[in-house]
Amino acid sequence: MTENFIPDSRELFHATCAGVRFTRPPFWMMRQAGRYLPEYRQLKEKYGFLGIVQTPEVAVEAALQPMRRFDFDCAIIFSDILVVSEALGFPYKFKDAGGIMLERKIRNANDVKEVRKNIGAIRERLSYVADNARLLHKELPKKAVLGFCAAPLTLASYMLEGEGSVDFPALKTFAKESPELFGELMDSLAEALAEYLKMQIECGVDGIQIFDSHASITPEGKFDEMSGQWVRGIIQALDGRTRTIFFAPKMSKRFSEISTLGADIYSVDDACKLSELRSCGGQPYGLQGNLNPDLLSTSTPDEVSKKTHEIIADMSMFGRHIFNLGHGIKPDAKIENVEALCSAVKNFK
Ligand code: 1CP
Repeated sequence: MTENFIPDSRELFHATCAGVRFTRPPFWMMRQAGRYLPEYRQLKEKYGFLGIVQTPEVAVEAALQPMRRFDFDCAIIFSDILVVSEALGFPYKFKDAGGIMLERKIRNANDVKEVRKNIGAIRERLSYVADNARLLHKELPKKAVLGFCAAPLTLASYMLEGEGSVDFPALKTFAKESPELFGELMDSLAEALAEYLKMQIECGVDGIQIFDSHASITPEGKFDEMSGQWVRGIIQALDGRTRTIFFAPKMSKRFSEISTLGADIYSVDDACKLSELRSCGGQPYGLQGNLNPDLLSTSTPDEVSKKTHEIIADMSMFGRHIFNLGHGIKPDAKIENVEALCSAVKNFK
């Protein structure tokens, strides 16, 4: 425990990832920039979502909005996992009814070839994300700036289904009926994503988060075969040059399947007690999470404060904990609840 040294947010983030224990954990919230903020809704009204994402100055403004209000320790660059699909030749747009849709889906060997052909163009086509990351880092020298991407499986699920899905029929059929093509697609996505993350690291991000939002569609015991091996490859390709966080919701009951990826920190949802997960498998893992995001929408500031305190207390003797939600904040989250969360973390003793 470091009694005399008061770290800034960036130092707190790095030291925590490295296993140094402080009075309180560093904290941020998944989807901290977004629709629950009136100032984000205004920005979106003016520029549209893709307009925000593709204009570095505006994207930085979106990422800074929650930092001004809540002074989190980490800022995440404002972008989307699907920008990579677009750069690989499969653009997306917003449906009138809400949600996203790809203009073209992966169907056959030609489509998989098309993905491979585009890997070399990743850096150039996503140079607006590089500008965005550089600018954000410059604005927030004392905060930890996080970059991100999807895990290959989660990105493949959108490129195959063409939209969000509940049971992912196209992905399951493709992986089962064309295992070689599926492997080729995953190899290409992993290569493109590693290159994309390296670009973000060169722009000064302090850490990266890999979102495997759809990891739980893999049958029990098959996570590594269908997703993990490629995530591990990406983390290895980064060669320890940044802090790595791996996020997989609905996988805490299968933690031993995800905890072999070599990430510094594993981010899990609220279906588990972090201190119990930490020692699962004998080795102490770094963990991120895991307040139920629904509490911010449906609960009171007092309850949020109590639950936040409970989670931090549960992990406080171990350290290597980044406080976060179990999944992204919802658009109907109440600002006063986020404020209660922040003061509970900052005043934790
Ligand atoms: O304003 C709006 O209506 C757009 C909603 C929105 C936002 C705010 C989308 C569309 N993307 C984002 C930004 C975003 N997405 C960020 C940066 C903002 C921040 O965290 O502060 C990040 C990290 C993401 C990551 C992302 N996009 C994930 C992984 C996280 C998760 O929730 O599991 C996923 C699955 C997406 C896809 C996506 N992008 C947008 C939507 C509506 C969706 C979901 C599509 C679906 O499955 O139906």
